[in-house]
Amino acid sequence: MALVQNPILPGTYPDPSICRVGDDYYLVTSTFEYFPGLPVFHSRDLATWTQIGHVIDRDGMLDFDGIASSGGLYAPTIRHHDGLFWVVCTLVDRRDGAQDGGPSGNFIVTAADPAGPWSDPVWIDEGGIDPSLFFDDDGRAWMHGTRLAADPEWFHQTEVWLRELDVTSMRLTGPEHVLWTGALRGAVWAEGPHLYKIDGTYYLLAAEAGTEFHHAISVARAETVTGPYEGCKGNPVLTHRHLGRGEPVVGVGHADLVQGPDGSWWAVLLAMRTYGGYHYNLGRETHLVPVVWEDGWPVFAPGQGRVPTAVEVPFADAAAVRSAPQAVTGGPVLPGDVRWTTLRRPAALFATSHGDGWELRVRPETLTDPRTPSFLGLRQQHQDVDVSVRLTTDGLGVGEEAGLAIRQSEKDHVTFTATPSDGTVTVRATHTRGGVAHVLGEVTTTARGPLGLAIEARGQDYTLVLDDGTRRRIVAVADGRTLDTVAAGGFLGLWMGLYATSNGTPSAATVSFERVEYVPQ
Ligand code: 6LW
Repeated sequence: MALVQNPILPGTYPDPSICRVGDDYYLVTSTFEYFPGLPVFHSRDLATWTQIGHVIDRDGMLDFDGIASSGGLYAPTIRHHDGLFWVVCTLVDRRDGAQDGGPSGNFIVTAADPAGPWSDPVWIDEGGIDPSLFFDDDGRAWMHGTRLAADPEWFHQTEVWLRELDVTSMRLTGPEHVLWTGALRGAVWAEGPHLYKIDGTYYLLAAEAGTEFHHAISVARAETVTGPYEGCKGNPVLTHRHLGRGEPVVGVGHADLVQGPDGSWWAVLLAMRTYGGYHYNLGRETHLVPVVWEDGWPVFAPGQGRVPTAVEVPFADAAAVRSAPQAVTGGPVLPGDVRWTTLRRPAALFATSHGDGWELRVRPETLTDPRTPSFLGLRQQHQDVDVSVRLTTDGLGVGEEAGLAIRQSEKDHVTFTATPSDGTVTVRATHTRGGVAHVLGEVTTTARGPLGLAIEARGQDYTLVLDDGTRRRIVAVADGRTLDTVAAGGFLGLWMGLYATSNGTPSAATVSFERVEYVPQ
């Protein structure tokens, strides 16, 4: 037995979906405009998770170019059937219209090995978001998802649709059914639907009220897969909305059920940890909740009715949990680390690993462009953390800059960069808020040789520090309260990473980043 701390996946790992094959669990989460997309995690005990790859890991598998932040890959579902792994997901196309956007909507990918390679996407002729798959024991496959109700009774009422999937042609077939529109009257955004067959009864699990403060989980059941579905009288079976905004964990929803090999039941779901007021800079994180069954209905976190801060997992080993791979320890983040992500296209487009760091080619795109700037980022997974780097800016020309960045979106981010100016180097902190850039502070240095830049996050203060080899100076302190989803909108937590740009003009410059460290405090 081991006591497992929640979240089991800290940082932006929202909309978790899980399946079990024998003694192995596999889990995927949403990644929006980040690349590679849809990380695949593996565990044998629900407690210790290792990322084994990504579903979307080839340039051109999907066309993200021009898709604005918090567009892209929403809510995947992972299932296993007949020796094959299936992932269904939505590419939400939020291009600015200037792009002749590529395919978007709901797609299916399959793989024999969940670590990949995954097939190229097969597009499904059905709209909406949050697709899911259910393989019935009669061999039939059913695809389902959510979309705005065809005939809504209230604003943002959605409906869960169901249609059979011909797994040979990979096309939907037969009549369409509408199964559910949420448990409560007035419920908006009944979404994240997942169907299960348990002891001969069909169950539908769905989130509702939207993925913010009022988020909740409801459940319904039916005698046949096409319904009618009867809502649980205990709905919502889990929510934190009645606990108020002072609750350290909020926005609980978007769950997926899995049964352990010992017959126990569990749910993975998303929730946000608040700090510095009602803010959740770490985004929507994957949590684990025990489930029991009473009168043919699931009871989430029995006896607690809330997401536990720690969960007793009988078949997990305490020593293994203490050294869990996902429990990020401090230190260098080497180029091969699976945590590195870029925006929309692979790092190979502009980055080459170089010793313990990276050589970044300076692209004209900036973080305000919905494209692929020279940005290599890591999720902020801890409230208090230092991210630091040593960089050499000799190769930069006038108007070119390189350093670190804290990213929410194109419209909301902080850059902390060095740029050459008249024989010296200016190190500047800039907060782009709602698309408007504000200089937070700047210093100059005549020091030669590598510069040390660091972001020191302590609560909602992000202190930006320059160490030029002769002295350590605080250049600015950015306010994290302006960067999270509550302030800036969207669906993402913060990323912190390496950044370089020539601000719109073509450039042949490269910048060497060494000794990149992510050190939780
Ligand atoms: C996702 C929806 C949601 O499609 O947020 O958590 C959307 N709920 O189910 C994006 O993550």
